[in-house]
Amino acid sequence: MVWCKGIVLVFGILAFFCGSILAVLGPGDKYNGYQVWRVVPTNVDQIRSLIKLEHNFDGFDLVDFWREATPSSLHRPVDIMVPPSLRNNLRDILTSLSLDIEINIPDVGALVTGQMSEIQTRRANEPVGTAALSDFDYTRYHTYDEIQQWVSDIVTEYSDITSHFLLTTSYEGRPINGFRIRGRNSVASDPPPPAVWFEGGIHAREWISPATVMWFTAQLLQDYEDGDELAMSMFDNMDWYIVPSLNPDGYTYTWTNDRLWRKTRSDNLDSTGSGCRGADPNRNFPFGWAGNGTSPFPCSNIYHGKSALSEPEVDGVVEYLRNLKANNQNFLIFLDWHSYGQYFLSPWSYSAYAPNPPDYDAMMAMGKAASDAIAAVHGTVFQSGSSIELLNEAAGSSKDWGYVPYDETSKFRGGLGAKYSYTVELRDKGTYGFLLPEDQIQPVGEEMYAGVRAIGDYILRELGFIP
Ligand code: 0X9
Ligand code: ZN
Repeated sequence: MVWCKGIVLVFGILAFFCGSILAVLGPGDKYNGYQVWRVVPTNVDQIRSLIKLEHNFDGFDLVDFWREATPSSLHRPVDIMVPPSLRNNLRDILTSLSLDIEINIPDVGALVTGQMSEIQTRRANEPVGTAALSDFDYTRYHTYDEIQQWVSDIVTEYSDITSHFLLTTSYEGRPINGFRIRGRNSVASDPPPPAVWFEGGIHAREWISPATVMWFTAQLLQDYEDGDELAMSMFDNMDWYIVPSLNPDGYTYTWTNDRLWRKTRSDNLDSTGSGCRGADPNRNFPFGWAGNGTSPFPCSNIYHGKSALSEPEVDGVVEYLRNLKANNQNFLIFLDWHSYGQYFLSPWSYSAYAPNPPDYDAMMAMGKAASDAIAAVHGTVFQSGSSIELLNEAAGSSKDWGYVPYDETSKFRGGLGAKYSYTVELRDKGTYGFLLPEDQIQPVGEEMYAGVRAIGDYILRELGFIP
């Protein structure tokens, strides 16, 4: 800094140059030379070693396991983002475990920078158009402010069947807006209609999540106005609560500083003085908090936070939904939209040894109905299973909380009691991972729109509204 100032005094022109260097540091620069590797364990020793390896790196913010190894991940790919400084070391370790390395992404920084400049060029040539809802371009990724504007425009456009709610305010003070859809033929009653909760964007870098939630919601609202029978039945017989983007600080940070940021942005003020910010909101729910598949280290991507519900974004969900529960609204479906992997993941995730919950078969059946509908659109294959069968242990996750029975005595006890509770992992299977290009928003939107309609059809049959 002092160095820069000295030069500025003598050569005014260089002041501009110093400033520009700071200004052009983009959200991908940190990842120049990083690679994403894929290995596929074929025996339990390899799995054990991979789990240990991940554990050893936990909390150092160096090696990011995009897809983890789990006790059940025989023949299932493990994706690891490797910084250039550790490439040789890690290659040696993996080779010594007889694991073949496939390179999924040869240069993460270059991929991010390329995608961001495409996004910016497209924006420069055709403005995103947020002046009116009819201009909203669903085939693009949108900034947090644009998404909030969309919420506001939707509520204005469909004022007789939607109502806005402010879920809460994020750590950095951004409003988290959502809306409820209740059809105009709904018989508002006590108790209120059975309900569905959809939340997008809890993980900041999973950009396809808010984009998809907006896509199918807009389509279904249009279907409703067009008199589509299924959409009418969905909204007339049930309440649908939609929050497209739940982690505004993290999401904003992915646009400006670090495209692969996952957590919230709260200050951990930790005793180690790491300065690392944020907790994993999907480890911050009270059920099973700080258990397996979470980390006590503030620099970890699965840091569980200082305490259960320490993150205002998570606390906001729990407070808001408990309030509805206290007013007798029954939630049947809780759905947290993520990427990537193409899964419908149901409880449990808090422990690999937990027996399947009583509604496991029902959740598999709904997952299958949705997956069949999805596959029929572009052939994309989704798998259903419990989180621990298919992915990872993750105590304090939203989906376990969504399922656990409600307990009116304390927000730190119980959950929402939704019979169908899932984490949905959208496209892809690892080719781009968290960096799904903009040109896939449309096909993902189309297939998930079909998936949500199938979910609607399934639940309306169960409720007896469709014979
Ligand atoms: O680790 C997670 O939180 C989720 N995977 S992601 O790549 N989107 O971060 C899935 C966790 C499994 N599901 C739950 N435990 N809820
Ligand atoms: Zn996620």
